[in-house]
Amino acid sequence: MKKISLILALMISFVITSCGDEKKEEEKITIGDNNTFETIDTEEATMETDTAAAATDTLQREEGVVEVQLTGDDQMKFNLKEIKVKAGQTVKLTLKHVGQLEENVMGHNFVLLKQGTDLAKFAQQAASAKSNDYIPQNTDKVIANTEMIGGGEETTIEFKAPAAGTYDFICSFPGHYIQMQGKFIVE
Ligand SMILES: [Cu+2]
Repeated sequence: MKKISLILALMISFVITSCGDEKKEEEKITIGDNNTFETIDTEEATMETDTAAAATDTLQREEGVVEVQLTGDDQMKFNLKEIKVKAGQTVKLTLKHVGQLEENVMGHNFVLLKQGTDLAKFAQQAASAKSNDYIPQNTDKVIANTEMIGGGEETTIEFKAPAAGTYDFICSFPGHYIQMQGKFIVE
């Protein structure tokens, strides 16, 4: 029974979170051409953008750049199941480990994989590549990846969004990919 109520609670919180995200999506702010003579207006627009950034998971802060805030925790969970960006955008992705466990027991990374990659096979190869931060040596499957981090740490990478389509992202720490995976959607 405990398990069932836990699952229910998770489902409910997921639904609430999903609804919240949709609403936030609509609140995205795009700054148009600023009139250079109206400096006050420009400052206000910048402040609005900062506020939105604090409350939104993904945000187009400036033309061509999208910021993604991804977290991983001690329960082996990413906060995002889906990341949406647009083709041609530069993705500035920050992975933050919001747990407390150390990298050697609960390490997390973000690995974006090419389409058609066999996740189980890749994860197996990754698991035996400890010396390479759990990224298989000489792999041709990785589009972008962060370093492996432990509790309290964070890391940021920038990469060009690949061609439009749906891609998988995972954490390649041994045993994590089954729970820690999601879809990276390029529109
Ligand atoms: Cu992990």
